[in-house]
Amino acid sequence: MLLAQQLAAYAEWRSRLGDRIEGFRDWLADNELNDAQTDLRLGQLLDRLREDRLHVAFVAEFSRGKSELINAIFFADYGSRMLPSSAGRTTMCPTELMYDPAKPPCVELLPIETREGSAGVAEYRRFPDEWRSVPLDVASAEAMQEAMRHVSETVRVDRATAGRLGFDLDGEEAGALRADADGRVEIPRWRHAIINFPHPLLKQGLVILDTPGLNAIGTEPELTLSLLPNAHAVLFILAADTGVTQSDLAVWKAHVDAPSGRKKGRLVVLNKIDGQWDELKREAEIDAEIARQVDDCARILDLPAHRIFPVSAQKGLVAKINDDPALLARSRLPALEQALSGELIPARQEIVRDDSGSEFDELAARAAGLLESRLAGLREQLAELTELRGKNRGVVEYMMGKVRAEKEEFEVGLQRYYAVRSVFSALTNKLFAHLGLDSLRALTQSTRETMQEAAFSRQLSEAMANFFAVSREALEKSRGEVDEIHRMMEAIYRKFAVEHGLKLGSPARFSLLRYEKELDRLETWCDTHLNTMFQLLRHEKSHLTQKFFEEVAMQVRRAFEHANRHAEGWLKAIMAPMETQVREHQIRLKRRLESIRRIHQATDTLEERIEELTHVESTLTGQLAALAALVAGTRQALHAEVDADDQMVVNL
Ligand SMILES: Nc1nc2c(ncn2[C@@H]2O[C@H](COP(=O)(O)OP(=O)(O)OP(=O)(O)O)[C@@H](O)[C@H]2O)c(=O)[nH]1
Ligand SMILES: [Mg+2]
Repeated sequence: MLLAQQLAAYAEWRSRLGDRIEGFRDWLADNELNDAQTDLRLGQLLDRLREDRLHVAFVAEFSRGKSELINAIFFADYGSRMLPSSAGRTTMCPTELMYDPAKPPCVELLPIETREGSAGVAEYRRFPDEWRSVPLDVASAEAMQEAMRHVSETVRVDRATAGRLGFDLDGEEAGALRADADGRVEIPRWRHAIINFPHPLLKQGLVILDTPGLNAIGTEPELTLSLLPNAHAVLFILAADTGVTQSDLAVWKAHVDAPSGRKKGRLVVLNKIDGQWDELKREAEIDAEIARQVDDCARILDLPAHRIFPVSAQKGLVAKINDDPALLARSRLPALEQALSGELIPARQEIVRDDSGSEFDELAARAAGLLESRLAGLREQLAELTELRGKNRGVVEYMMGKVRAEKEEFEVGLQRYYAVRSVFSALTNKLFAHLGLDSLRALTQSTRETMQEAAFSRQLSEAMANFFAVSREALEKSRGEVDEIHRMMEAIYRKFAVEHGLKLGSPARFSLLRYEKELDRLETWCDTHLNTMFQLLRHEKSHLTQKFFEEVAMQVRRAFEHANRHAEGWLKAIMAPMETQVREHQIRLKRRLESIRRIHQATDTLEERIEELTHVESTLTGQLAALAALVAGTRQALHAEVDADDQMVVNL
């Protein structure tokens, strides 16, 4: 299986890189070059590498074959159809397949009634006892199928209950909610399902998201706000027998081709091409017919034809189960799998490579800076002492005076450093006054009050717009503070480098752009889903207010939380090297003065001292060489290509 090999190769790449970084951490500790902050950052980097997950989502109108395609791509080895797939609406709730070794294999189901409360699915993830858990017997394919069948369960409720649970009985969803003679409607029994399953691919960090058809997608904002936009690949599925219908187009526009969404990793599948297979037609005729359909879809979706993959999920599944290579080739599933792994893994690897690379480089540069400034100080001292060879007491006294003057000068410099530190903390406070969660909390509170007191829809609408305007302003102001801190640190780094020879490089940069973009995305969502004339007129004020806070404000808060953590890390990263080097420099000056003083008292210790220092010098150059080798090794691991063929050789 192509995707499996690619994923295994990617896992192998991460683990090799992890080994290198661990080697670096051990070496730092052995050489006493680590500090609490470096250890913490390296630990976090390693955790991120180990936990790295790849999310693939399947999105389409109902009955296009999403579940069947998942069965065919990932679960054919189990010899049967694992996820329920049948005519009509089958998957009733968003279903995530993943593996968390901390939990036993099971299907976890969040009851639909939880929609009545104000918490979103993300919130419920933290409370396992709110979910119904069904154990999964992984030894029996039938037992597993049985357990997975829960995702298609429904219940009948009266219209009022359905309305309260967020089902839209008058709008576009109405057709999907069948009403019986007593006016009761059939709704999904579960709000969300998580299948925890020790499948080899899931164990390697793959997370698969199966979604129900259109009508359910719109009602669970976690899907549209977070799960789909954050997926590393989204497969949009059409069926050859229906072509591109209005409702397919609606799903495509709202959830896959959204203006603010990512374009990378989006694939379109034209499923059920076996409908064209016809013994009375020649193969070339069939191929031409499929190609024509692909062209039609490409035109309607405004995509190049090669981005559309015609397949037969069902025949692909049968072919894999019966080990029938001819049928598998005809199902064209392998081409889709290849494209999927080609999109997924290199893109993910690039992100991980950039993140880990810049973090590692910074920590390595810090260690190198420390060693280099130790070496520079040592060499200076050595030169001083060598000059003292054969000199009289007068010269030694002169040298002592010189070092003392240098020490005093540095102490004056230190005063400036302390001053900078207090300006730094004042600026930091200013930064957090804008970026911090307190001001966001106040904004949330005042927006809530305005919305609750609003008498007209215009006031509601303005309150929502104002929430975004103020949040954006907070980010803009924060950006101003960040720039100021950066400029100040740059100046002080330079000053200490020129005047006292500290090797500091230039301070790390920090950008809030990604959080600004996240706000744009959330506002676009809000403007198309909540803050529209249609929604404002149609829904109760309290309903809209609640939705706004549960869904939108909650995500804005999350973005600010990330931004805060990011900013705190950055502030430490620009201050820490300065502190370490200043401390080192101070100690060094003291030692220099002491050693000259000792020589002043007894000239015969001079040669001994020079020898001692020469030895320290060679240790330091040795450490620098070892560090360079470690860095080169890690860079090599970082830039190695993920190579599935190589992986196969390793496995054999
Ligand atoms: N002929 C043919 N039928 C298929 C193919 N793939 C799926 N089907 C059928 O299409 C129907 C719907 O398939 P599902 O996998 O349940 O579709 P889905 O997109 O998951 O649908 P929902 O879960 O309802 O959203 C089932 O009867 C499948 O057997 C295919 O490649 N060829
Ligand atoms: Mg399904």
